[in-house]
Amino acid sequence: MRNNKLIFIILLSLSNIAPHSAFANEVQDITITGAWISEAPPTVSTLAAYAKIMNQSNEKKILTSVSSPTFTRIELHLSKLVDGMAQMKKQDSLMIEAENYIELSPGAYHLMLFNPDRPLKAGDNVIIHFNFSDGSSSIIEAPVKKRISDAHNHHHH
Ligand SMILES: [Cu+2]
Repeated sequence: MRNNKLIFIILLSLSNIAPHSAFANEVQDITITGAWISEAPPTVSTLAAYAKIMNQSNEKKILTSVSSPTFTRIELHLSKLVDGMAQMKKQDSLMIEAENYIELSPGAYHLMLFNPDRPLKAGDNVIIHFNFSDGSSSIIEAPVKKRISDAHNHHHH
């Protein structure tokens, strides 16, 4: 009897630790961090964006679309080296396993953002919606940043 009561109290406390979301319609199971858009010359109409998508829930999540009021279209791409040549392929969706994460990064998964409604430069912020197959969305603000040249990504400290 005494044990049951103790367990009940522990469960009550645990339910209070659940994180609270700033957005009412945001998925609490999903956290998106480190999002950024790579700055490009104003003549370029296609930009790339990166982020880390974490799935804290105990079931897989499927990212089915990404959208932004700033761009006409956003596609999910996967970059691969094919015979030494960088190629990228559009992906219809992206699965994030339970309690796992996927990192969108240069040379791997990334977002392609088409036709910005204004010239974007480093320091600007853009709203991006990540939409999942369960009907939920995560809305984040991604800063535009200067791209660090690939040559300096490694072995420089
Ligand atoms: Cu691409």
